[in-house]
Amino acid sequence: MNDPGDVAMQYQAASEQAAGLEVNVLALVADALASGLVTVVDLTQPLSERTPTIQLPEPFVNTPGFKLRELSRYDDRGPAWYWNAVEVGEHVGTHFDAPSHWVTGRDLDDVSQVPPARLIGPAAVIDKSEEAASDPDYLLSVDDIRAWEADHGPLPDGGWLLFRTGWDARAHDQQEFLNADETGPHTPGFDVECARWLAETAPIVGIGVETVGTDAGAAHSFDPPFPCHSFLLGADKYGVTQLANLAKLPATGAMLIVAPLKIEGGSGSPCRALALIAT
Ligand code: 23J
Ligand code: MN
Repeated sequence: MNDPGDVAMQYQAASEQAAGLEVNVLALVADALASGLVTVVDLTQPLSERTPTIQLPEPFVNTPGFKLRELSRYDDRGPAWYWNAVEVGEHVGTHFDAPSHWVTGRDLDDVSQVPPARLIGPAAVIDKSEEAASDPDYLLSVDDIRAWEADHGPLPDGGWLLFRTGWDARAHDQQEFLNADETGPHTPGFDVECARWLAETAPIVGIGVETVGTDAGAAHSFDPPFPCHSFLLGADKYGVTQLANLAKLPATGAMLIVAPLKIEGGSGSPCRALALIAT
């Protein structure tokens, strides 16, 4: 979709830049969206009563799932309008973990305080779906990331690391998604050193995963327990979970947009996660 209008506009932009004049970058983005040079990928899982939720063992409290309560539907409760109330835990479905979710980040931002500029950034996508298919407890390591960087360059400054595992294909079914047996859940994640390195050394602001939480299913028995939550949130970084459609993203070059609700004092929120990709 490279019509002469686009080319003319790009030529004009380039010549203005060459002349040292101001270039309206967002006009170029708008044109790229309108012409299909840039497309939007929805990384969000649908929210419904069937949306899987994390299951913590006794004696911990569990989260409610998602529920709609109908207020009126073009009826005597409201003749010309349809609307619902929603009940949902902050950590249900595709959702955002704010630093204050974890005790290590208790004095850091709640979800309403997260700087909005940190909700938009370049995405690096690491694909270990083959490994996770044969080993549901697969853990990403710093060596894996170093190998990815050798092919694709450094992780993006102010950006996001998105971990593709193929787990999105299980998101329609709580049992398949949590993959628990008598020893607990078995889902892929990050090893302890990788979580520490992502929090303390990597230039990213957050990680995104396809699984129910940012930590591996077996991370309850890691040292420390739940190292992604512990290290990343404690380092004023973020988590996004239950992503869909990561297979549609390139390894580098996508722009992630995450939009949690601005819940005052909230520890996180269901969110819409979108990616812009150049096609
Ligand atoms: C509460 C307790 C433990 C965990 C979680 C929530 C999450 O994964 C979450 O959604 O943040 S591990
Ligand atoms: Mn969460």
